[in-house]
Amino acid sequence: MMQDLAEILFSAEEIAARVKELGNQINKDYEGKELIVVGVLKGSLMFMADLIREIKVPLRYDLIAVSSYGASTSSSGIVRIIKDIDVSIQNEHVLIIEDIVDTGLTLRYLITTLSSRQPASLKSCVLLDKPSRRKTEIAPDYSGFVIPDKFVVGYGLDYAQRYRQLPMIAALKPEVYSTEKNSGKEEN
Ligand code: PRP
Ligand code: 7HP
Repeated sequence: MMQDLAEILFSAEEIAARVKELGNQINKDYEGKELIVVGVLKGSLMFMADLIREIKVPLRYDLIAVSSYGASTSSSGIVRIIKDIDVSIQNEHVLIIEDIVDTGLTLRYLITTLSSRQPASLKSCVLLDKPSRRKTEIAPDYSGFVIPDKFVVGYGLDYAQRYRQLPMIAALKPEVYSTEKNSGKEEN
């Protein structure tokens, strides 16, 4: 597995330190409020698990799973919900947790869909932001690290469902994915 990595971008320690900072910021911003945290499966699993343990305001969490229609998604923006959240978010303060915002189409879809349910507020927190790949103008409210246009894995992020268990975030060697047609964005 390690031989497939080109470079480590963020060590487990660097991630933990940044997650703590994000938690502190969220604690300040939501002081006196309650939160519903919505984690986006599957990539956000580790980030969400670590981040919510830094959040001191009362919260409930739920999970949503979305799927893109294979390669066409990056151009069409077609996203669908595979597993919806169970809780009502009407009049609640909602924070979407994502591992990465790349083209922005997934986050755009989530914001459009969840905001139609009339939450009191809706914000997004992403660990990684790849602004150079954007296909829609969208900026997360909280962002851990801005990264260049490299395909990254680890800490929940996958290529073909693998590498998620790595404790660090690393760029994958281009030769590992360049022969595949989808650059790791396969249909779920
Ligand atoms: C990844 C990631 C985001 C999305 C970001 O999900 O977790 O949800 O892609 O890409 P975008 O900004 O171009 O829409 P993926 O479909 O790989 O599913 P996963 O979380 O199960 O790995
Ligand atoms: C999705 C995704 N998944 C893993 N690594 C990346 O760099 C990615 N961009 N978009």
